[in-house]
Amino acid sequence: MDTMFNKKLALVFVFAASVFLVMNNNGVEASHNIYSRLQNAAAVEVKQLHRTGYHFQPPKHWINDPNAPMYFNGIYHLFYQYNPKGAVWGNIVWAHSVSKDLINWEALPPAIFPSKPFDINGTWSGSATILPGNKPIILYTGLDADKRQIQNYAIPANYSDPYLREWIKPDDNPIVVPSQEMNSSQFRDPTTAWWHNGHWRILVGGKRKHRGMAWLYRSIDFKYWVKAKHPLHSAPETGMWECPDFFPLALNGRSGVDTSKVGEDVKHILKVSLDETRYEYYTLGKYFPAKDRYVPDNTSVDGRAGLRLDYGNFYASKTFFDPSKNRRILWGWANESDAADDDKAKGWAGVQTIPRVVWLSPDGKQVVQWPIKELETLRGLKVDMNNQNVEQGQHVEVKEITAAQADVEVTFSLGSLDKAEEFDPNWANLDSQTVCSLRRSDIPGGVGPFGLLTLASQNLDEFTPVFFRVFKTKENKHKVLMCSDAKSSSLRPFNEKLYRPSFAGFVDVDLSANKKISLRSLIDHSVVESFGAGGKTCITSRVYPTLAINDAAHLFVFNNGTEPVTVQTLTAWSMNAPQQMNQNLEF
Ligand SMILES: *[C@@H]1O[C@H](CO)[C@@H](O)[C@H](O)[C@H]1NC(C)=O
Ligand SMILES: *[C@@H]1O[C@H](CO)[C@@H](O)[C@H](O)[C@H]1NC(C)=O
Ligand SMILES: *[C@@H]1O[C@H](CO)[C@@H](O)[C@H](O)[C@H]1NC(C)=O
Ligand SMILES: *[C@@H]1O[C@H](CO)[C@@H](O)[C@H](O)[C@H]1NC(C)=O
Ligand SMILES: *[C@@H]1O[C@H](CO)[C@@H](O)[C@H](O)[C@H]1NC(C)=O
Ligand SMILES: *[C@H]1O[C@@H](CO)[C@H](O)[C@@H](O)[C@@H]1NC(C)=O
Repeated sequence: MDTMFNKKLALVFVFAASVFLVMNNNGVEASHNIYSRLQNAAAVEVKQLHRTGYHFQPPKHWINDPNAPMYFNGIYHLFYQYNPKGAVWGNIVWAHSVSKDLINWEALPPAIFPSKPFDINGTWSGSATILPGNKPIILYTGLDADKRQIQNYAIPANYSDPYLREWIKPDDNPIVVPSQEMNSSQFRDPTTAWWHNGHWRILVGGKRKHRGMAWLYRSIDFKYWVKAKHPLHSAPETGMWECPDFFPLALNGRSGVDTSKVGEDVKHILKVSLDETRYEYYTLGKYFPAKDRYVPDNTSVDGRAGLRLDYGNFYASKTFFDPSKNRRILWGWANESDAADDDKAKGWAGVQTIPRVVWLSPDGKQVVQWPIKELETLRGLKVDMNNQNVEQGQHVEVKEITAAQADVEVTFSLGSLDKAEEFDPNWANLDSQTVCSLRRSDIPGGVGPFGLLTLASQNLDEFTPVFFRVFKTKENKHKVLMCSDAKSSSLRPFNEKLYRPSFAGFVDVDLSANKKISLRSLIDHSVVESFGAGGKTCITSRVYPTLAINDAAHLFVFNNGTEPVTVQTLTAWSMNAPQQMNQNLEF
């Protein structure tokens, strides 16, 4: 690391440390809990237990939002919110890693950190845009001396440096400041820009009263930005919108398209992260570029009950277009489910989920996701299980692979749907997670619960089941629920503050035709990232087994429904660890 950088950063941190000495109350910052006593408490020891084998994770300390993912001249860049000094949120800088394949990463010095009047109190999330002439530019939220949230830009110091190590924040920043009508503490996370008819456009997340807002700005030169009269979109009773993401998906096929693409052959997606609930939702809709309005389809619920990219620990997600492989890729942050003191003790917190390709379902009603193909290069030892019948109450082990670090794909086949239990009309107003909490894997059903028991101990004292349950509604339609239930994931006592939610989402599939449903789970010590029905419903759980660790972890298929289930095909792989180069992030 160059010494100039070291000196600059050392100064920043001496300064930062003195600031934090005078702040010692616990509070909340953009809904990150503030633990002042832990913010600067460097990891004494980094505990390996529960660290991931193939998910993106720095060697220690706190991470949150993925920032400005992009592809430039053969290299993928991932920036992310990082606390260099501790395992809870605070002291945030933009850490920077580069990769040729999105799997093996090399860590570089932080790209953006507080140093100028326009970001001296914070360098928060943002996005990258590749300007004409192949010139990347980053927009991010800075916190100025008055702690106002303002939008800044940063550009590479040397476009010829293949890794774009150093970023410059010119002195004509900020480029967007909150206007009179806004609360300057609720104005952040600029999107990737899109271009149409002579103007660039960006969104910035915000809130007015209790209405979530996607403020729209336009610019001709990317420097002078003017707020549009109307936001691109807003929705009542949703609270602060963080990390908006607005992008087109092709109506046909899985190829991605550039963020500026408009026309009859695409549909637009608006995703927002709800600060109040700490969940995201998205709508699909039509973008009218001439009027700069976005109108969600009437099949898309526009509010807290809307569709989610992931029904589990998944937040602040962001997509980018990868022109080298013509695909759109999604990154998301999976936070910990343990307490701040646990994070301090283990010396680290937060992982990024495996990058996923996103496309539109053929009926245009939802986004479909699948782990990037490159992940398969980490697959090692492989085992198969075919045409395995699983009767009610049975669980069958998938042996030989490293069950704590695995990738498993399975297709279940059902004889009949006749025994599907009734969907209680009283559940109509409940969210999927609550329905799962009422119908866990230990409540026998008709068709299901059946699925995988991940991170299971030999005698099932601990397990994280990922499963389906088929219901029949009054209208004689089938409704499929997918759950990833953390309740029995750890023997740690319930008075210890582990978050053990019964994450769940409904799966939009018609089982009546071929009576088959697939499931893929990426299992990685404390992460279970699952893709139901080819990626229609995705759920990420964070769990902390005490017995089902390393070689003592097991994987089973199970069925607790009266209808027998057949594992038509199952393939499971032990997963290797990628190369993590230059991982010394000490400053
Ligand atoms: C914000 O920056 C100003 C000016 O540098 C400083 O005086 C103030 O203490 C900072 N506030 C916080 C909370 O760090
Ligand atoms: C920019 O990067 C290129 C490639 O690494 C290098 O050859 C060149 O010396 C750099 N220019 C400056 C001014 O540092
Ligand atoms: C502005 O937003 C902050 C953070 O949500 C809140 O604490 C504050 O009360 C708001 N101020 C006004 C005037 O509404
Ligand atoms: C929803 O929109 C479609 C056209 O996009 C229309 O045909 C349909 O009638 C609408 N449904 C409702 C309930 O408004
Ligand atoms: C299946 O149901 C039985 C009976 O409730 C229960 O003991 C067992 O733990 C269940 N299996 C799973 C994986 O939940
Ligand atoms: C992740 O952690 C759990 C447990 O502390 C919280 O309940 C969630 O709100 C949190 N999620 C985010 C996105 O911060």
